Amino acid sequence: MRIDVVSIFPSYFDGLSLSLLGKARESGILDLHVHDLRDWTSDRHRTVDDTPYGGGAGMVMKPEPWALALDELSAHSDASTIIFPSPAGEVFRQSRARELAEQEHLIIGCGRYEGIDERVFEYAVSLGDVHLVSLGDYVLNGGEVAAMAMIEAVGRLIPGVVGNPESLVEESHEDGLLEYPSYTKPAQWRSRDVPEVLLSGNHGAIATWRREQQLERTRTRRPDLLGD
Ligand code: 6GU
Repeated sequence: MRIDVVSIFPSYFDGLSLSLLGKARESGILDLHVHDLRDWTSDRHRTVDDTPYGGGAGMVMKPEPWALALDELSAHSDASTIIFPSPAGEVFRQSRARELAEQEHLIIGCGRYEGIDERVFEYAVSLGDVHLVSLGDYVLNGGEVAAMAMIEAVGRLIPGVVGNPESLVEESHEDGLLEYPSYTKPAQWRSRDVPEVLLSGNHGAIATWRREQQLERTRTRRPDLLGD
């Protein structure tokens, strides 16, 4: 998979050289390119923002650099998926991560300030499959941290990125439930025992107990996932 990220703070993404995603990049499974939006400006000050029509607080990102960036980057593939992290987008869930992991080319456009000129989203539709995606109901200063989260959620689903694919299935949200609790040695620690069933060697009983734990945790912590 190729991913192109456009940001005015490309160094946010330095952390994506670490750990599993770093290895995936080295091995070529993940072809990640981070770009500075200002490289598509042509004035001396490399201006990317301007005041909003109609008035109001803050600045809006100008359309021209975005269009040039999207034109150039979308040419790397016949089928680009263009993602704009935005608190006004659809909430990003595991189901979306799974869909995106199937794509051959993602472009992620990170807005700052009060957002990007609305016409950029309309124009982007002519270049690819466009999604505005939010991490959740809170406000970040820009799309970078959200983009990092999405790249990690998508990247780990690309075959070969996570060494043991089985570790992908027993996670929170993979089956619509929160994950069961995990324990390791020692069996007793500071007067706390590991649940007896996990030491029993009875795989059927362990599977049943884990499923019960998933349901109970989901009911108490995230009843919305159960449709309540
Ligand atoms: Cl994707 N962007 C920004 N700026 N704020 C957010 C967000 C995204 N998701 C939640 N808050």
